[in-house]
Order: sequence, then structure tokens, then C-alpha cells
Amino acid sequence: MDESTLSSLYSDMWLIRAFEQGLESEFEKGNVPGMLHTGLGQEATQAALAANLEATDAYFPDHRCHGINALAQQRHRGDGRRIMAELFGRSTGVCSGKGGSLHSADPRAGNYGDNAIEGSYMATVLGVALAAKMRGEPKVACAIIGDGTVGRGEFHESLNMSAIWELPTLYACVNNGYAIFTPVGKGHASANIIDLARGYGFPCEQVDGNDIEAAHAAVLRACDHIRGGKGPYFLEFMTWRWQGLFTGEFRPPDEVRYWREEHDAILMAGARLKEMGWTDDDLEKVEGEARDIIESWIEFAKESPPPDPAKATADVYAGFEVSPS
Ligand SMILES: Cc1ncc(C[n+]2csc(CCOP(=O)(O)OP(=O)(O)O)c2C)c(N)n1
Ligand SMILES: [Mg+2]
Repeated sequence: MDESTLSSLYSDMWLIRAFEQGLESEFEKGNVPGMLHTGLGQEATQAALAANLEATDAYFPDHRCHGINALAQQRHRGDGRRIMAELFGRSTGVCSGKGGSLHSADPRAGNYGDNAIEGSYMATVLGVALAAKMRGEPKVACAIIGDGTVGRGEFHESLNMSAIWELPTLYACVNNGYAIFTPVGKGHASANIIDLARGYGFPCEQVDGNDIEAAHAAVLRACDHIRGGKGPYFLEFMTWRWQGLFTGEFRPPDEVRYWREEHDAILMAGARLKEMGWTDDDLEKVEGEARDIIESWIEFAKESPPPDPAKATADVYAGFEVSPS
């Protein structure tokens, strides 16, 4: 990977980490309503997807995709602050503060919306993909799912339907080793989800989800394949989330040390940039810039008003407003 691409992805990964850490700290202070599942530790997978998905594509994020949502909003709509404001439940958010972490959507940025029912969009993604195919649009319809979500029947129904109809679907499975507290090998017939996907007969790849160069190259290959009209593609990103589903650590210390100190996406990308001649100061500058940006996004969110109660039923149904009685 050339230095300019790696540098840009390194900045993206820092933006995600600063976003999630800033959010986590505000959540602990009680400033963020609802539940919070962060994507900390999964920055390379998220940056790789965000860099390759266009505003005209459609992606369905999961509960840890704030980073992708923020990058997509910044890149395609010019204002990542609106994802932060959404998570704070403020009227300047992408869904006027009424969606929050699990229901933020903005199709104009390619974000077709999360859903608290894990994997339900494994069905919806087929509709978007079929529509694109029928209209002859070179759209990638991407479902981002965790390893745990593979246990739902829709996973298999979706892959099967994509295969037989040769739909432009990208399945991005983020295998972070656990679903809540259940190790992936205890919840599925194989700890490698790719083994389950291969039977559907379209290209499948397993990639180190913390190696930004490998992850980016894999997403690019998948998108080229899909945009070229060659049908679906499955990617399994091997990664690890810093957070348990909730706060508190349940995993063995050696595992925690490996992922946080030896195989961290940002540390590995930083080491690669140093091989290209970067100094520690250069790396720290990127981190500092990301933290400054996120501080300003948090300020924006905090200063924004909450949604107007009179608008509670606005935007619920397309095309008309229901008056509150
Ligand atoms: C259909 C459904 N079942 C259960 C839940 C409760 N739940 C929320 S997150 C989660 C674990 C998901 O694990 P995984 O897909 O591996 O994602 P991770 O949290 O590891 O990123 C579960 C079971 C849910 N939201 N939806
Ligand atoms: Mg998981």
C-alpha cells in the first residue's frame, strides 16, 4: 500500500478510536442515553469498509459501527458531527436525535440503518441488492454482521438467495471471537465463519481484520467483483473488541494483552508508517488532530437542543406526518 493511502487510513482509524473513547467517557458521565457498544479494537475493519463504500452504495451497520457511520457521514455529507449528535439524542443528529446508537440511518451517506434485532437486515439487504440488479445500478449492498449473528436463520437464507439470484451483496462478518460471552467456536459448528459461508459457492475470504492493508485490499477486491456484476462476496474479518458486551473483562489476560498490545490495528499501522520514514511525532500529530476533531464534535452535540416533543411522530412514516393527539 502506498504511503498516502496508509496515512489516510491511519487518520481514519484514529478518528474512530477518538470518537469511541470520547463517547465512552461521555457515556460514563451520563451524557449519552441508552446503551453503548463500542467498536474499539475493530478500527481497521471499519476504516477499510468505510473507505470503499460510496454514498450510492448501501450498507447496513451493526451495533458497533459508529466509526463507519461517522466516516461515511463526514466523507459523503461533509459533517460527521451529526453522528455524534445522534448518539447524544440531539436534534442536529442524522435522525433528529430519535434513533440513537442502534437506529441511526442516513441513506444519502449509504447508511441504510441499524436495527436492535441482530441480523434482521440480512433479509432487507436482499431487497436493496435485487432492486440495484433490476435497475442495472453498480451498487454494493453490504450487510455488516457479528459472528454471533451468524446463528440466525436469516444468515443462511440471505447467502442462499444472494447466490441463486447472483445479487450484488457484500457480507462483512466481523468475527471478534465472542457473542456476548460465548466464544465463537462454542456457538457455531466452526470457529471460522468462512467454513459456514463457503457452501453457498461464491467467493469467500478470511482476512486479518486488524491489518489495515490486508483488510483494505480485501474490501477493494470484493467491491470490484460485485460492481463488475459477478455476484455476491463474503468477507470474514478476524478481530477483537476491547469491550465486553458490557463493561468488565471476562477474557484471559494473555488474550487481552495480545490483542491490545501486540496485534492492535493502530499500533501495527503506525509501525508500518515508521518503516516508511515517519517519526513518533508524526504519528502523535495524527492522534492529536483526531482527538481535537472529536472534542469539537462532542461540544457540538452537547450544545445542540434535544428533539422537539411536538415532532415525536414526524419521520415515522415516509411522506406524511402523524399529529400527536
Ligand atoms: C435477534 C437478537 N437476539 C439477541 C440479541 C441480543 N444481543 C445483542 S448483541 C448480541 C451479541 C451479538 O454478538 P455478535 O454478533 O458476535 O456481535 P458483537 O457484539 O460481538 O460485536 C446479542 C445476542 C439481539 N439484539 N437480537
Ligand atoms: Mg462477536
